[in-house]
Amino acid sequence: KEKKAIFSVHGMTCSSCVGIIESFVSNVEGVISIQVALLQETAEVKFNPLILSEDDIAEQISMVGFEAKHLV
Ligand code: 9UX
Repeated sequence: KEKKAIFSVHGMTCSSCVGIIESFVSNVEGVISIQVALLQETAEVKFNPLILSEDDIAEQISMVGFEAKHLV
């Protein structure tokens, strides 16, 4: 079953940062969708919890250079 999680994402300084994160993370195995909000500094991710965890997703966001923490 699909799960949804919200992350804080810090370090985004222009709108292209959103695209960088969304295109990278949406291609990660187990991620169904990601929507990043620049002004709110958050990301909402739908994913398959059998394939990856919230912490795995935060780690993947960090891979492209942004500090991410699982909030809810
Ligand atoms: Mo804009 Mo973001 O020049 O990584 S794309 S700051």
